[in-house]
Amino acid sequence: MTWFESVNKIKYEGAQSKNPLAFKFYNPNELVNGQTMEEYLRFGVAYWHTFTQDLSDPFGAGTAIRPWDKFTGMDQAKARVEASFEFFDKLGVKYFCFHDVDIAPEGDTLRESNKNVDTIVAMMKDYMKDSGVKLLWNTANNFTHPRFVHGAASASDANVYAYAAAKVKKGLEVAKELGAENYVFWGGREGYETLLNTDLKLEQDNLGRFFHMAVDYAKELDFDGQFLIEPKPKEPTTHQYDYDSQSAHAFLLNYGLEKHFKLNIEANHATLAGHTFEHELRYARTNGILGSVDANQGDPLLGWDTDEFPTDLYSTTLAMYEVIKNGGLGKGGLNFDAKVRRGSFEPEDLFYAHVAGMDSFAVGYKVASKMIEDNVFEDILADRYSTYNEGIGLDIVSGNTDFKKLEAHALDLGEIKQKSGRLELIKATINQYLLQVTAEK
Ligand code: XUL
Ligand code: CO
Repeated sequence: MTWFESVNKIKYEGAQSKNPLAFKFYNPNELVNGQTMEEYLRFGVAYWHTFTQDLSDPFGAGTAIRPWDKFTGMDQAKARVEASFEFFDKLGVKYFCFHDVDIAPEGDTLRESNKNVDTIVAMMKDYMKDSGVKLLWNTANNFTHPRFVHGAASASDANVYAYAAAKVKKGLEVAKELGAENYVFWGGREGYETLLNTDLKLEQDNLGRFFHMAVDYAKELDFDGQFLIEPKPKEPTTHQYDYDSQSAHAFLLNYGLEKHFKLNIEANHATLAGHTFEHELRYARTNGILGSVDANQGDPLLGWDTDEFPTDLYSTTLAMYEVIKNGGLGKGGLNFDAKVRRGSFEPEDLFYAHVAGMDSFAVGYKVASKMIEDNVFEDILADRYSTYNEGIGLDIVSGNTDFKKLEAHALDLGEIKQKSGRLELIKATINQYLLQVTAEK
């Protein structure tokens, strides 16, 4: 039985290929900086976007044509597992990610839902063993069901809090069972709509307690995966507690959780927060908390999370610069938290979309590697901040000065000669690297 009959294994054919079902830039076995692209890029497929959702939006019904939709319930869930591993194999992707509700239908009670999850997890375990495909991360969906209308780990009702905890407990057991490399917390309902009915302090304290209990339970299970918080500023709630990497970091520090968590940075969440993708990555990296990436892109003309497949080479280049400077992503990876457009409803579109995303990150990786090899940004920064290498600048960065000494230095300085920021030259240089590297055979 095959689920994607019209598609064969996707191969690398090079930049000149006209075959839409071939990689133009992602060459899994090509060595970049001494590691193969496949080893380094650690691409992951998001189960929810690719196998579960139907492409409906708030104004229109689902459009997706999915061969497994001829089934329902557990039969459909099992068909999805078969189809997904065929998809991973044909695409050559080694990781995937899921929420509990993506893989198995919910029952009338949590006990029943867990039973369904167990059946699918057992099936996945066999498929993972046979294929070598691994679980990058799993998570609990504590946001879709109406019970989470007022939050989950920050709920106004203690019973909902307990329910959310029970789902995460199960999620950690699944993570352990499947050898997940990470466990993700995206707080979809952890935030609030209005302060008029919200006890912000209690909700945040409860969220802190929740994360500590998760850490404790992981220890008890001997689960050694990395814990990740995924910041997002809004949608669904107006004020999300994990607004961006900086506020998530402050939260971790506030509640003594900084040793146990890193961040999963998503491109579209960054832009919703009014930041660039690379800003979020840079903040996380320079604070030692860059854990993993949800690789997608937003639509700058729309104010919501469009979760598009990444095709912007400028963005993938600057993102991969941060990843390389981070020394790679360790246990993390590049998860395509991205969905095909509602109008791209055919099964083949799932392949075109992933090929586009993988090629875009491969280009970003190669261009960023070359720029790092040539010290492009390093030289720019060294020159721009050179006054900190000697004299008063060196005193400042070595903590060897105070306001009186700085005043003594400043009083008779007169006019300070500034240097140009050279922004247009820098952008032209990036373009040059992009064009050169993509032109190489
Ligand atoms: C929502 C989002 C989630 C998380 C996992 O915007 O990004 O899919 O990645 O819950
Ligand atoms: Co995400």
